[in-house]
Amino acid sequence: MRKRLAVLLACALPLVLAPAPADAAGPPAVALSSVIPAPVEVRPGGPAFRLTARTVIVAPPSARPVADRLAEAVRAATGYRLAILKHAPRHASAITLAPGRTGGEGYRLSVGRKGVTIRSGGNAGLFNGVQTLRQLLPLEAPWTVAGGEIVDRPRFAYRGAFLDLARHFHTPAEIKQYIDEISQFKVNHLHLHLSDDQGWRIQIDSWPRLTAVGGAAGTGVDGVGGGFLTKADYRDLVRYAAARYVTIVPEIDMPGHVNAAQVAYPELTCDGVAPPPRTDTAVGYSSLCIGKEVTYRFVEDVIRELAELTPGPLIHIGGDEAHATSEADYIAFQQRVLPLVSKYGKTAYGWNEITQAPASHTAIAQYWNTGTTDPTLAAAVAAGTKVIMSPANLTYLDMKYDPSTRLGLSWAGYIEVRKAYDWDPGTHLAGVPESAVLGVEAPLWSETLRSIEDIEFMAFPRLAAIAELGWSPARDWESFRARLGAYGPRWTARGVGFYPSPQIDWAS
Ligand code: TNX
Repeated sequence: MRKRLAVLLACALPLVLAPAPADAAGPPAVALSSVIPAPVEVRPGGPAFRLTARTVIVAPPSARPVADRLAEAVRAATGYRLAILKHAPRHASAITLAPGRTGGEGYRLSVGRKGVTIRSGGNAGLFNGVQTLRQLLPLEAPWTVAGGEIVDRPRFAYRGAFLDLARHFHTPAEIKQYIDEISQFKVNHLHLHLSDDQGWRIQIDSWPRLTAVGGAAGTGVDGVGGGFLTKADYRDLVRYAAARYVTIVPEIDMPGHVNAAQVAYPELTCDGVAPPPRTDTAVGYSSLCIGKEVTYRFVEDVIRELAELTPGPLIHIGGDEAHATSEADYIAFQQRVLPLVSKYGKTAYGWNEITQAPASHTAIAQYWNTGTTDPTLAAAVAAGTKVIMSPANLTYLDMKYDPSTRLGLSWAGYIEVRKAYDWDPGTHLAGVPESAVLGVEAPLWSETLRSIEDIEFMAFPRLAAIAELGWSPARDWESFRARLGAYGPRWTARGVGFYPSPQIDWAS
């Protein structure tokens, strides 16, 4: 395998992945051009840096949170516990985090003999520079980093991952593990699907049976599992994510996908009769009762409590597959609910169906259909709606890779790595120009997924492909394919059981 990769590097991609010049003693360093997602500018050259146990991290107090993440990452990779100092001692070997002119999430990373300097106008940018540096550290000593400079910034502001806690609950520990992995690819949002027909997974104090009943044991698909996030769990996740520059986006799905809420509170149905609990995977059969006032008391209470818990700007109100709601009722419902999100200081985010309602013009629509035209969405975009791209046939991480994949579904087709990578979020949809696209998100629905191992097998490597579409200015399959093959051993070293796609020459 290794030989094959070397040949590939030497012949096919000399400019992309040519190993950096060998350091005096030891193997070649990781090439600056091997990073995923591909940086905007890479200028290899100059002497390499050797990280040792005596290297120090230098950071102003304002950047201390990022320095802590860097120290953790270096310790996990090398075993060294590097000191964190405010000022560099003379002649010290140092990794320096410093203010810089590259603003926001962008950064500049320079590697020379005496150290590595990451500059950014903001901590999010410094954190992104740290993620780049992690990929430049070899997997084994000596810890040599190739000389040169990287200047980098994102193409899209929103780069999202998604977990479905409703079909099978995933624990806070598993969600944190996912955050650790996605943030290494500079993914900066995690959308949590917190309610559906099967279960309700977030504590709501004013409607306590939602979790007492909807989060009970046996509420996962096939009656397996159950559970919910308490408010304390959720706040802790928000903090954990924020420390990795990931914003949590909570979703409560409505007016469809509400069977679990109606089992707990029969007054949310039109006839007041509780439906049976459901643990099958059918969709489109439940609806809130659009004409009843209690519906809006319920929705407002839930939005208010979610908004209180969520420092991020977005609340996702679902809106997909409301096949049991008439079109007129659907629009009437959204016309009342969309303004409620603004009332609590948040921006409404919903699946593309919400664009049927005129009030969606100030909202964000998540495109999940499989085509390349959606006149309703295009009209909303013309009136101001912004879009996040999650076409199911390209970004749904719960789609099988091929017919033999043990996990996942196939209603939107099979998605091998190249298919997930080879499309352009800025031109994919007619009438949705790049200027209307906030970014991309890769949903991972959990009908067939129970464990973190299941999640990782479906997410990786495809999430890395979607992350690159969201971050990098250009797309180059052969380059991505080579960088991904070289990345595989990093997942293996962290115990991440990724799908070893036959489209990739995996290094061993
Ligand atoms: C469609 S995508 C759904 C979900 C399912 C998913 C499975 C969307 C907005 N709705 O209810 O879990 O397919 O792939």
